[in-house]
Amino acid sequence: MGGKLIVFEGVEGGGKTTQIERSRLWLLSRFHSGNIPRIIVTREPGGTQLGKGLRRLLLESGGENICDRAELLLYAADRAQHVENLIKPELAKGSIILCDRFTDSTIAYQGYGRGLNLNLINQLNEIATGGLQSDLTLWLDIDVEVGLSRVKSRGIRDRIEQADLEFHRRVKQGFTELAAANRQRIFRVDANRNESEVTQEIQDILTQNLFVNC
Ligand code: Z5A
Repeated sequence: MGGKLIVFEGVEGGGKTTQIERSRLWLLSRFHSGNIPRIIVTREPGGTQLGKGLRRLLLESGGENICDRAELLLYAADRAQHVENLIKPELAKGSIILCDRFTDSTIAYQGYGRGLNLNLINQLNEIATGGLQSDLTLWLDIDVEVGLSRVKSRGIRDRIEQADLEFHRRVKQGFTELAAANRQRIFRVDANRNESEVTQEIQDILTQNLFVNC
């Protein structure tokens, strides 16, 4: 089996981090008897050394206000480095990559959320990825209020989590439209349910669409 890029997307608090770890463990157990591919967990922003620095700049509150276009370009720089230095080499080795956010986040947050031009964002995504797309994207779809209340209970909120409710609703609308336009690649998972129910649906989707013969 060749390498696979599996992306987890959605608004804050949808359970991406939780479900990536559950998927990692499930994949390890699923492949236990055969040839075990490497399973890589990564995220955007912050999947490389350069990306870790960019993540701090992007998410820390305070200091100079980052304008929308600068924000867009920083996410694109993070992605270009991530694709070149981690994602492409790992795919070439046959690894399964579980990635927390990818190109659709930029369309949803900077496009629908901030209102930047979608054609420009698509072009930047193309430049950053060299045309690489996920093999499958799991959109953990949660009510914005429920997601934000889950992350609020963590305490300190980052710069984007602090944005107003309308912003997060526009982001959700972005994911909704992306999923409708990319039915072969983006699979919606109702993330309002408990962790185990969400995990079960993710495993069903992966089994039916990606690991059919594994
Ligand atoms: N961003 C962007 O604007 N443009 C881009 O191109 C990219 C990103 C790539 C990254 O932040 C930020 O960057 C993000 C978008 C922006 N905006 N913000 N903020 P991040 O990586 O730090 O945060 P995140 O991606 O939004 O993830 P998160 O807030 O950590 O949430 P999560 O990973 O989806 O959820 P979780 O950590 O697994 O769960 C959150 C809490 O809920 C936790 O306490 C869990 O125990 C709990 N949980 C999880 N599942 C459940 C269920 N099913 N029931 C009840 N409770 C649950």
